[in-house]
Amino acid sequence: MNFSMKLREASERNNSLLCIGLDTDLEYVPRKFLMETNPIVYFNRAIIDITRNLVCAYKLNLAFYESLGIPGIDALRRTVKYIPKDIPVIGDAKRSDISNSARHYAKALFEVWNFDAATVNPYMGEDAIQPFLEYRDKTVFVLCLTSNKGAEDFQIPDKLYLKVAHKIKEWNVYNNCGAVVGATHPDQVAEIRKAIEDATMLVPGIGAQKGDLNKVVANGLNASCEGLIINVSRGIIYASTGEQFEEDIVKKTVEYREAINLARGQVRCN
Ligand code: NUP
Repeated sequence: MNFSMKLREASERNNSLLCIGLDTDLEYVPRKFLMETNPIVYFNRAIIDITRNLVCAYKLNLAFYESLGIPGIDALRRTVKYIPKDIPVIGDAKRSDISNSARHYAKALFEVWNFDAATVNPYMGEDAIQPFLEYRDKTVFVLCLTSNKGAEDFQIPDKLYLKVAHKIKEWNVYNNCGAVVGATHPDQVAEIRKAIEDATMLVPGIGAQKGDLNKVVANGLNASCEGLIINVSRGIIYASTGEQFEEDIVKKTVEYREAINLARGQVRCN
């Protein structure tokens, strides 16, 4: 099943546009998991077990795994394997390179780690993205307008993000190209939605980065009231000190899912 179909089914089944970001940092993992030989694997599995009926996707940022060397890579492999096959998994790696090298990045993310989607950086242009787009059953999320302050350096002046958005529309021939747009720029979400038409938007920046959830949902849904994946990482996975881990995480996840659905309910859809 391709990424879009998996996403639609998981989203409908769980009535959710919420993606949990498994950005697992040992420093914040509750003590009870630290007894295990690879605590990250057990922490991630615990999160997945209790949230798999509440999300439309999971996202793993590779930085948190690569920074731990071999045990981190092992945790990445075992976490992706553990996620139920009917929930799409996004590899947030922000890759791109000359096409000969990009082919290997794409192979690693899609064939070795088995991600259903990956994030890429548009700075090197079309030939650096093309090897990813050749995987038609996967989805490629192109950084369009990032959530950080540095977006003001290159992306916002001259509305470079809109140029990228128009390219995303052009690259989305096989319905496998989407945009990453930070929730800290809710007004621009509307402009980008117009430019990319029905393509899927991956929106990080809710929770710890204080993005505006209601505005993002109002401005980001496509004509069918879909096409939006809202990521929350720290705001959910570190919502517990460990005493009542399951209860705390489920409570926070439900809160985010319901807040998104409430905002979605206010939007008139086709
Ligand atoms: O523009 C972006 N902003 C952003 O935060 C693009 C991203 N891919 N991310 C990622 O989303 C970031 O690297 C992290 O993995 C996640 C946000 O995490 P949090 O702020 O919800 O903890």
